[in-house]
Amino acid sequence: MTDAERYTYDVQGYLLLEDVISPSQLAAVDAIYDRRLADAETQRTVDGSGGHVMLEDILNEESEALGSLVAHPCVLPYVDEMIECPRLKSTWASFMWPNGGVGFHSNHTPSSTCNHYHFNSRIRHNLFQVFIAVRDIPPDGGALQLLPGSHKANYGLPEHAAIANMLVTIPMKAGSVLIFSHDLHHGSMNLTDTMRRVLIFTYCPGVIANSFGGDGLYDELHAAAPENSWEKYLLRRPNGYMEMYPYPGGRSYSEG
Ligand SMILES: O=C(O)CCC(=O)C(=O)O
Repeated sequence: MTDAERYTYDVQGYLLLEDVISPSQLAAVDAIYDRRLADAETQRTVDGSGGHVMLEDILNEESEALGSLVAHPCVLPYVDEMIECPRLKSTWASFMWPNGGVGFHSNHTPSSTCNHYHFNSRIRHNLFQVFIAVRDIPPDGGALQLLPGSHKANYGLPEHAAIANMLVTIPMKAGSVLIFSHDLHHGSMNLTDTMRRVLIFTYCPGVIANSFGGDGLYDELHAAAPENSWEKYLLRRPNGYMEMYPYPGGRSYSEG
């Protein structure tokens, strides 16, 4: 990360990275959305999910197309620098139909000490979101709305009307990636007549357990990944502060 990126990320809680996913990789990811549309429709009906469905654990289900995104070279430096002993936690394919949306939320409270973005000589995350635009996202097409700086607010969130004029909307080009702290207050709404296609990877510190699938969620992919690779490290099991696989970054973590 550059100093300017560190400063910007720390102050606003997000960064937009342009031209990250190559056209061929993007085409392979986009094809997943065509192939899995019927599954998303079924989930939508079963859940009564309204206009938004997230196919959970999409990495295991579509590992051929998505495997190279686990340690993408344009995203990895941010994951490595801003998360303590990072690990991949969750992956989703998000389908957002017209009039679908995600209500505003975040992990942040001013008082929870275990569940927050913080700074301790360097930026630290609990949940770090990698939000990948599979197709262009216009401002009214489900673009994420963020409240910059809210990841480290010291007061409780007031009612939405009081902060609505502080929100920023982040339209994205296909292949760009928005990285943000899940402590940042955020939500979205698709007011166009086109489905939004977004892929979400969540990274966390190695101490945090999976919320889906148990500790062995990525065991097969971990076993198949090359020795000493970042893929293998990021796909290891959680186990407190006892590392399950050597850190591949070429320095001990504590050296910073
Ligand atoms: O899909 C969206 O618009 C919201 C995503 C979200 O809430 C998240 O990544 O935590």
